Amino acid sequence: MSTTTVDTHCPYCALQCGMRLAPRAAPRAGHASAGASANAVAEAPAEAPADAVAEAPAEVVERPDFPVNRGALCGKGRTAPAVLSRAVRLTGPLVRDAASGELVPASWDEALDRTAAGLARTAEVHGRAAVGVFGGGGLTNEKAYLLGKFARAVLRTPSIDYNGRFCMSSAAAAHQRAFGLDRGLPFPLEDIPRSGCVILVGSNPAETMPPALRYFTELRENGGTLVVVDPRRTRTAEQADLHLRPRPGTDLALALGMLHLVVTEGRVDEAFVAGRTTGWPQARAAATAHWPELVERITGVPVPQLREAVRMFCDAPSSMVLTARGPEQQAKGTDTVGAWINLCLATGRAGRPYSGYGCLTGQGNGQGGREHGQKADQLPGYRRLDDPAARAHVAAVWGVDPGDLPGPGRSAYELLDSLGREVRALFLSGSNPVVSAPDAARVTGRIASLDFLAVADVVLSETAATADVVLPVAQWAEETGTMTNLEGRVVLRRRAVAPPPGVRTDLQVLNGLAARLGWEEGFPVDPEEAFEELRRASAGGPADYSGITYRRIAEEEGVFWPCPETGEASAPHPGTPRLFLDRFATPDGRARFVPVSHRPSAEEPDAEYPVFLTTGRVSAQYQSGAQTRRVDELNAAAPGPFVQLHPQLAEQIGVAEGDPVAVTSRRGRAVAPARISRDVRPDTVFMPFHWAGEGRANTLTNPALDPVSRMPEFKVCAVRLEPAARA
Ligand SMILES: Nc1nc2c(c(=O)[nH]1)N[C@H]1C(S)=C(S)[C@@H](COP(=O)(O)OP(=O)(O)OC[C@H]3O[C@@H](n4cnc5c(=O)[nH]c(N)nc54)[C@H](O)[C@@H]3O)O[C@H]1N2
Ligand SMILES: Nc1nc2c(c(=O)[nH]1)N[C@H]1C(S)=C(S)[C@@H](COP(=O)(O)OP(=O)(O)OC[C@H]3O[C@@H](n4cnc5c(=O)[nH]c(N)nc54)[C@H](O)[C@@H]3O)O[C@H]1N2
Ligand SMILES: [Mo]
Repeated sequence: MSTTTVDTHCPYCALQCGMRLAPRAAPRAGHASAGASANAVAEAPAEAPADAVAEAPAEVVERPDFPVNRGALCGKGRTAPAVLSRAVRLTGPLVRDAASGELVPASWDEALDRTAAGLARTAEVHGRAAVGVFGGGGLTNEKAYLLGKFARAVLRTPSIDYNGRFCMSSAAAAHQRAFGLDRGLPFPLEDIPRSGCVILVGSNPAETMPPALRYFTELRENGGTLVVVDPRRTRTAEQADLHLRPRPGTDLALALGMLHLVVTEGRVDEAFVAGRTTGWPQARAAATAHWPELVERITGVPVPQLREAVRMFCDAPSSMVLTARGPEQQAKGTDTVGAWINLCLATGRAGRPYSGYGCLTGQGNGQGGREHGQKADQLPGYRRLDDPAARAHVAAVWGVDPGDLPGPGRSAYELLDSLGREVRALFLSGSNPVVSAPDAARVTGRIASLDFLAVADVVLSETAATADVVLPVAQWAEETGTMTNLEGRVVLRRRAVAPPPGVRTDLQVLNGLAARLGWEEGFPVDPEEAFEELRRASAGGPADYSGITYRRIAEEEGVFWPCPETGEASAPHPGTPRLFLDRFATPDGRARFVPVSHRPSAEEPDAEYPVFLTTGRVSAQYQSGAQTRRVDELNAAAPGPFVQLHPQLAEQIGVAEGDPVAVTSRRGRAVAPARISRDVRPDTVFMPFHWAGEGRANTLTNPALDPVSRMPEFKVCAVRLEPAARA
């Protein structure tokens, strides 16, 4: 490796693809070298030449040696440095001017003073619980950890949650219930091609994780079979040996129908069930009520296809079920994932090599972000906030009285829905809920009714634009930190370039706020120092990072948790790429079947709203689009929202390709051009959720919540369609 390049990781999804950055030379000053400390505020000229402002300060070069992606990157990763350029981002703090109502530039002292005062005043007048914190699964482990500490120890508020609640929380809850531990994938991605059959449920890696598609291609090249369950014929489904196209929201019935066939066809692995599980009689009884013909009526999947899926899954020597947001983002997401886990357990496809259930976690640090304490019910190390021993351990690391730690708070949507009422001041970091929250018009109104809002972001997102204070922060390639990818592999994102001079890191922001609220110490600005504290806080917890160090990560291409400290330098814990091979993480070591039954979605189509709406992603845009909508090449590939609909439906409502379609739900109305395609079921329309404004999909979505995970039903609601006037 040349000394001028830096090995780091992509800013976007949970693969955390390895990439190498070559910083561009002058005119931009302040480039850091590979080993530079991330908290050193770089010296750069206050006024850079115009071309330096628009130009990305680094270029991506291939890094073929990182195992997850072996050099492959998607279009978003390849173009990621464009978001580092000063032309598209925030370069100094902004505060809302009382006279004009506009956001105007301010000094860091003024911005931080106003934020600390805004939070403190609300706590004084309305109580500590009236101060809220909202985090993100894209934040590094160090940031997520210190954000949780800031809420629990400094603000002493229960009101903290984060956007990961909208992401993989149903799978996380089902994992906990069945296995006693939640790590999205219990095995590395490299095990996928060695399996005999993979059922991919509501996951479209061809668009959402393109560099991972090769694992599924290799599976088939090795003679394995791929089954895809998706209401749409996606680019992923095109690769499948068998594509099941259920009605949205019916995956629970589908999985139960498969389990029914497993029982009636005598394919239960009795020895595995007897030796390694509990609760089978109840789960079997629940499944036997789901006859194939009934399941066909509910799901629309013909019985022969259901049988074929069972045959592929059970004939293979090893098999996996992988879910993503399709089955999870439902008001019954936890039970749905539970049903797929039951299928794996009944057939002995869990806790064995190349077999098992896994969730393809979504955000860059979707895994680590759910382990270190920004979730409403959780303390670092994936400890429970309501567990006295966990409270005592973490309170000791923080130097506080365990009795002073607040209890569990509201889930993300419930927190957002309480704004302006119970929660009256909010510190938000790493999310853009004006675009990404369900029933977004309602949430936007709630945000506007806050007494005080501060947003830490890289860009002026739609949510930041409504804040009282905007704190501009450094991003991925400008600071060092760890991320835990979807495999549970903790990787080191290294700093490659200096942030612009007016920008601070999230750790510096938390340090500045904590200091103003009476915590002169305890909020390190050096990421490695923060990680050292996180190691201690996580020690002994389910997600134990105590044996992981920056040095080890760098030497080992990442380390899989749990990785406890052994206390012996010569015999470190190797990390845990594969979980559950000997025992599950439950008290008795056995996996738990959970009896589940099908139930309808919170909102089914009816005469007034006759069509299913489902939502998701396209390859060239990321999430709320805050970052990717600022990259020309990505906008050229995916310029705006659209409504994907079947030709039959298009004809019925009288729209042609490209015509504006009005989509109305009980929550609101959105308009976007028609994209007519046989790839979607005639009873269903699909909208990506990456855009704000008139085409915002989340104006329509239903905030009905899963009773266990509190996941909103992003994937199913009922809508009406009609042609709209051309703008
Ligand atoms: N390009 C891009 N990549 C991303 C992201 C991004 O925004 N853009 N985001 C990242 C994040 S945070 C996440 S969580 C992941 C998400 O990754 P995925 O889960 O793969 O993405 P989605 O498009 O949300 O949903 C996947 C599929 O679910 C299908 N689906 C809809 N309703 C149902 C249903 O009821 N049942 C079933 N079985 N399927 C259904 C949709 O048709 C869609 O093809 O992607 C990550 N990668
Ligand atoms: N209809 C519908 N809605 C959905 C979904 C769906 O499938 N359908 N999916 C849901 C899912 S899975 C997810 S994960 C959410 C995601 O939705 P959001 O939570 O809105 O996620 P992002 O758009 O990634 O927002 C991250 C914000 O953090 C900023 N940021 C980036 N890096 C940093 C950093 O280092 N520090 C700070 N402070 N900020 C940073 C970005 O600029 C951006 O503004 O959307 C959910 N919404
Ligand atoms: Mo996500």
